[in-house]
Amino acid sequence: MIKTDTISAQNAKYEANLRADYAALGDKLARAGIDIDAVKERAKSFGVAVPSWGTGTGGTRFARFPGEGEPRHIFDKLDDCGVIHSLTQATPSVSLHIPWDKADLGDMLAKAEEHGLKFDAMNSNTFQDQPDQAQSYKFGSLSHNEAATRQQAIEHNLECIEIGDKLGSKALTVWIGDGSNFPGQTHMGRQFERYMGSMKEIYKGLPDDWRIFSEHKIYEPAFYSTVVQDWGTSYLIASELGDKAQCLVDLGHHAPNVNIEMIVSRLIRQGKLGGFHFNDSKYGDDDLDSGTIDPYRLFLVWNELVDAEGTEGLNLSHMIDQSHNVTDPIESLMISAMEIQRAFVQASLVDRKALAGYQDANDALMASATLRAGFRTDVEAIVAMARLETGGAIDPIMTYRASGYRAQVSAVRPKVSGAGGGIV
Ligand SMILES: [Mn+2]
Repeated sequence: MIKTDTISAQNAKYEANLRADYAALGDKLARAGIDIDAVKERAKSFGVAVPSWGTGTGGTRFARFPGEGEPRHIFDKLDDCGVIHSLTQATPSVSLHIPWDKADLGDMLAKAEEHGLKFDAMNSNTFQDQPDQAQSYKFGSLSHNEAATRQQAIEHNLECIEIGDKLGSKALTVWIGDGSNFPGQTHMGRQFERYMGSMKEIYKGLPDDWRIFSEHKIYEPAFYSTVVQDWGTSYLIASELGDKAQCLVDLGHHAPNVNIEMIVSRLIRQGKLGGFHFNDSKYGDDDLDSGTIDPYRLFLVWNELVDAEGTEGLNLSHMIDQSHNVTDPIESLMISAMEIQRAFVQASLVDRKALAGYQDANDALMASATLRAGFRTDVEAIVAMARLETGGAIDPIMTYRASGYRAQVSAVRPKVSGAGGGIV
């Protein structure tokens, strides 16, 4: 844990400058009719879930280079998540992966409570084989051509719901690696029918107040065809399953240059947007830190989400889904949470009445400029002040480094070498 004294001592170094910056920005926003304190309260209301698997060092299909003091199990992961939340005050929940995070549920609840954390959506795993399982997922899971394999995958998902229910989670995210590597390898129609049959069995096991999220991905690990490849298929799945089924959009799971904010808009209209996996990418599903490659795209997605606030039934689960290969995962997750929060705050500054006016008048230039004005505003003082007032750090990265947390945990967590691929 990061000591309160450490946070206070670090904050003392930055507080005077922050107050000056906040006052200056407050004056500027006031001239545009915006109350900075109201925006700050919105920043405080923000929360994004940390993926438990993101606290360990990731890897590629080429290699995994272990980091110092990596978490050994879910309790170490929850400790790391506690550090991230205590410094950023922006990550009040954790998204679990089963079976990676399987442990005594009472102990997990106690550890989460110690850090003031809740459990967000559960994630099932039928994209790799576990040592004790009877059937292999080499040729698929929920869409496998053998009933016994499908049944095993269905039961695994039902177990995830059972575990999540005891932990206070309210949703299950299903992402499968099923597909094919060669034209002709599978019958795409029959494969999809088998998938739907399996999903219907899982849907029957959902408690009344739960949701199931269908997460699409264009390719990988299957490289010719993927069973749930795009938002159209995901929407079709969620529609056929029923009201408790919605779509989850992972920012890295589309073809290059796809207009993701437009997908967001469409799914919201249909009442089928359930959640997000935030990350960033340059080429494919790169799982890079949020906001590091295309911060404007992140802003444009948030613009749709802020625009849709108040839509009846809109209830979104925001999660980070990244792989940290060359950085300290705690630092990457803190920076990412803050970048996502920043985009949310910037989108909140957009003058929507003026924007609608320019849209109605077909004034493309002023409409675009009005939208961009939010993105161009440096809101650092707002998010930093929100952190300061909620007990977090003005500068989470420098405070984390000053705390010596990584060195402390490295002393008790042995380095785990990995020659093979890690989490991708
Ligand atoms: Mn994802």
